[in-house]
Amino acid sequence: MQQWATDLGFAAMGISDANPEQHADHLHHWLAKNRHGEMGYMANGEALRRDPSALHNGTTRVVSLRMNYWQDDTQALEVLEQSDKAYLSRYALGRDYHKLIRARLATMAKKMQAYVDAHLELPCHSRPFVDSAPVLERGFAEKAGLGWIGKNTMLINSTVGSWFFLGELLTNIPLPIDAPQRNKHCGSCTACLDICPTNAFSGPFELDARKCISYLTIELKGEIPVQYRKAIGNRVFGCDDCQLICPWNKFAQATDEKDFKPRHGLDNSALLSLFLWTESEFEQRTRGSAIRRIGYQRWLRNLAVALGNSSGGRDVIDALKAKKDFSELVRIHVEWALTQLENNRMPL
Ligand code: B12
Repeated sequence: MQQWATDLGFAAMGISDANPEQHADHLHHWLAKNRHGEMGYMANGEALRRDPSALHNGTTRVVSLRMNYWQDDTQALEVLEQSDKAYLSRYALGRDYHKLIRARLATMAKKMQAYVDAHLELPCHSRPFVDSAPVLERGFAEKAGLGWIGKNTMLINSTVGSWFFLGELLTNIPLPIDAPQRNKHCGSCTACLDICPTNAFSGPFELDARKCISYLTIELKGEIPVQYRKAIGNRVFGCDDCQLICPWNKFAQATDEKDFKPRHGLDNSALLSLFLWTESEFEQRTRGSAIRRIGYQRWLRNLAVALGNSSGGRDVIDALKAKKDFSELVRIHVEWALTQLENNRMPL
């Protein structure tokens, strides 16, 4: 199976039973404190997250797989430091990972099925999941020995860091179970907690999603609360600060996936040029990308906030004033941006 996983582009694979144990309790407390904000699917799916067999009947094993997405040449820190450039989370620069990973997992499931059909007399079935299904992915990956859940809540592996996606197969094939990762290797380091621009960690191992820039720029549908707008800086789609600072990520392994390569220069674009995209340009340039799910108006909302945090200039102010194809939601953020730029103008 390891060889199939490698052939399909996965960097590692591990198998656990289907009991999420303490991870389900952590989820319960997290939800009870409303840390999920508007992500209703997190609360609605709690029962399924507790019991994978309710999601896929007969599940006794979770096969967890990880796929790297880090790219050495995307100059993450340099872009983050330039207030006129747009920082997009490194996971979102190329093709939407959901599509790619689900397809690979489905192929893996077929290979497993063919093997079982040929060698065992068992009625077997497996089902692929990635991200959007109610599965406690990091918890199962930790149980399967793929790494530990760090203080930044990322699954971290001591040989490659945390720049990877997770996906899994829920199956009833009685596969041998791997040893879980029992120790966390964050030590006394709190770099991720300290660097978070919006102080989104309520403590180690617990993120208050309502404050996380990833949530504010991707999940939140309405207005971005004013108190977070400055801290968002130039981050227009997600945030990577708690990974960029993590010492384990000096071991990051670059991905071989051509489909994850940045499209349309999104790894290093000027905020203004993205803000000037028309709706049809947005539709066309985000086809097959994870960015598309926020839609054009939220894209403009995020860019308006970032432009309010930029060095401004005549072109930026003119563009903010001139753009007409936007909603009330965007207008509110454009007005905020113009006020920011006005306040920041150096006295002559
Ligand atoms: C909802 C969600 C979000 C939310 C909330 C994130 C969060 N930390 O809960 C938001 C929108 C903010 C988000 C952001 C991001 N996400 Co997200 N997200 C998810 C999703 C759909 C569910 C996560 C979840 O269950 N959260 C609930 C909390 C309770 O669970 P948890 O975060 O896993 O936390 C565990 C620990 O913190 C632990 N715990 C809690 N308290 C305590 C206390 C102690 C003492 C201990 C020991 C443990 C512990 O219990 C939890 C369960 O094990 C998963 C996919 C999935 N189906 O699992 C992807 C997923 C976690 N996201 C992912 C990614 C890549 C990101 C971003 C990097 C994207 C970006 N650049 O913007 C950021 C990272 C932010 C961060 N530090 O988490 C990847 C993570 C891969 C990895 N290496 O870990 C996943 C697995 C998607 C995937 N299939 O690859 N995400």
